[in-house]
Amino acid sequence: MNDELNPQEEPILENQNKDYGADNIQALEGLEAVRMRPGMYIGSTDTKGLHHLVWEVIDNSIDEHLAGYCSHITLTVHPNNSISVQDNGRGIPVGMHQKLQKSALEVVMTVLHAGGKFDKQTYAVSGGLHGVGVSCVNALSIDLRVEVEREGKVFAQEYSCGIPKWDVKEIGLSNKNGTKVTFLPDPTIFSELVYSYEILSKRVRELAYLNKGLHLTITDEREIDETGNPKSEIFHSQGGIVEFVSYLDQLAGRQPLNPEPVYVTAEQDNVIVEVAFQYNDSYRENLRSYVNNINTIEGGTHVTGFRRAIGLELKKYGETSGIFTKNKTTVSAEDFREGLTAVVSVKVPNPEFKGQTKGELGNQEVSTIVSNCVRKVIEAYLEENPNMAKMMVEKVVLAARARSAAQKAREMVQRKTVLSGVGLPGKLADCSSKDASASEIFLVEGDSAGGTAKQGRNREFQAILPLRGKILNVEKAMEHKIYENEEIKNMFTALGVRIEEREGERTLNIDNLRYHKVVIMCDADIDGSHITTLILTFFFRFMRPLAENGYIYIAAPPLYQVKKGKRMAYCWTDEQRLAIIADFGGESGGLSVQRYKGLGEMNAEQLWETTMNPETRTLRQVTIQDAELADEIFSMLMGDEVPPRRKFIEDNAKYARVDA
Ligand code: 0RA
Repeated sequence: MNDELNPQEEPILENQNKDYGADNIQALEGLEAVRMRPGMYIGSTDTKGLHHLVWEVIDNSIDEHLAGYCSHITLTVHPNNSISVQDNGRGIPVGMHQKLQKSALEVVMTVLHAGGKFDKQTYAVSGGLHGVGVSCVNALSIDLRVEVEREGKVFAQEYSCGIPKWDVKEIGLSNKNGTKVTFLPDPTIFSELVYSYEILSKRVRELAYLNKGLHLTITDEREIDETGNPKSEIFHSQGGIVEFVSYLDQLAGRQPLNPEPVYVTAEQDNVIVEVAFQYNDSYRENLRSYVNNINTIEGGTHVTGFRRAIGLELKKYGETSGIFTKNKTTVSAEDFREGLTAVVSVKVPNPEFKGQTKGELGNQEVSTIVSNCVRKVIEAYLEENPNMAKMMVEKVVLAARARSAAQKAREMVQRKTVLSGVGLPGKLADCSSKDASASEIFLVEGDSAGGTAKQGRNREFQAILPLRGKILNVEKAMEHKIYENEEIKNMFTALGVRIEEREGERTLNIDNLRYHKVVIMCDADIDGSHITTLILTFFFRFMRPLAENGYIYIAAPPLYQVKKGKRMAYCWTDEQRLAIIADFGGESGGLSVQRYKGLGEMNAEQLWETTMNPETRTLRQVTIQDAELADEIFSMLMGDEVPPRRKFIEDNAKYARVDA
């Protein structure tokens, strides 16, 4: 596959250095294509593409582990945002490549798709966006250095934009084996150059769970602690995905109902199936799925097979045990998913990826294989653990009841929405424009700030919806409670969006969205941040398409007003305040500094000019960089478990800013 990425024709290049052979030209041609259209190879050139470079390099080391030759991998972020990935695998071969008459190392590093092992027959990552090869990373790096320990020696080569600076050379002796790649992404290619520790460590942790026994270390040299050491974490799991499932629940503070996860491992027709799952006291499904270690965010046939297996077996048990009849329950497929945390990991020799982001497994045969393997294990588990069986089936009964309650509650809310215009919430001060693309709605903390905002706004295109205090924490509430909540009902009706249900799948219909800017405006204090987080959690869980389309914003009210004589300025940070004070001639009798604790301390005019006027305000747009990471963080922030939340706040307090 991917042949179209590898130009086969003899390239026609004029004015080339005569010393270059045809193969050299072809190699350069390939890498030039990567630089011309990087998106085709790594998806994008934003922060996602930037991180993709790391996945690409780590995948090669993981393949060495899967082949049985590598036990340790270290990932280092250097102070200049260059990255090193080092492994103790066999080391990239350095011998002469017969056909191309140069070091195999140079071939792997400079020829598209040569990176794959020549001896690779197993479950190499060969689909989706992974697996385009380390040469792509080389092409997109302004500087790259590779070091190989092999055959008692150390070899090295350096490149710039994929072009070797010098031939592979011996630089020393070593009795070890391994490969180290250090690269600096090309700033002319990437729009974002700063690596996110959160994103990197999430993937490294995940890889540790998916590859039990493998030791992975991540070190961030940009962060030095009090003892002078860089931030560093070691990930290693003996229990693999069983531990992964426990970790996911623990992180979010969900209480497991099974004493330990149910675990399935099997192989059929060259497909390796590994599944772990348990039920917990929450109301949502939390499922991670992987194919050859690649996260399939859109699921696919392996996930379908797993869901079918759990549904069929629990249904069978619920029917034969009489539990369903006793409770007069009619179950639907989604009732088996409530409160379920699962990891589904398969290894497939020739995976086909489809879907919008190529994040969905397409191989039909995998569905039956997974379903068969999982059914056998669940059937035996239910037989051997009657208490667990009863608990799980009763959980399904409760889910079925909650579903019909939620459906009724949802219909109640939505009945009003249909009559658009009529039935808008009484608290909404709507704008006069009916053009959604030009209209804004401010969700304002509290009635008093809401009142000020109503006076201060431009009523032509700005609507105000005051929200009462802390809105419901949707992370912990049952679904019907959510639709019965006054503030949430108001948001649905004011925004004009509806939840539609088709074949058990719910989607948000935003065709009649009434505003293309939904601005959360809360006090600039701890309570205000909490309320912002609660509202974002609600949007993330129930109105995600709004965030995906870039319609959600956070307002940034100022923290200070500094006055001296006729001069006045607003400040959003302490640094700004100090700079303004200095600019105004320093601290002296005529200077006044007002600290705004809440929106309510500003009058309508001040609120307009600092926070609402499109000419002068700062809005932060909410994007979903990594929905799964966001999911994890929301569960953790809104869950019951305090230590991970404290750690997150301590680690991230420094990133909090209002001037983004
Ligand atoms: C080609 C062949 C062999 C190993 C590798 C490539 C290899 C590539 C990378 C990239 C990062 N770490 C790596 N480690 C190994 C097999 C070599 C042999 O047969 O000895």
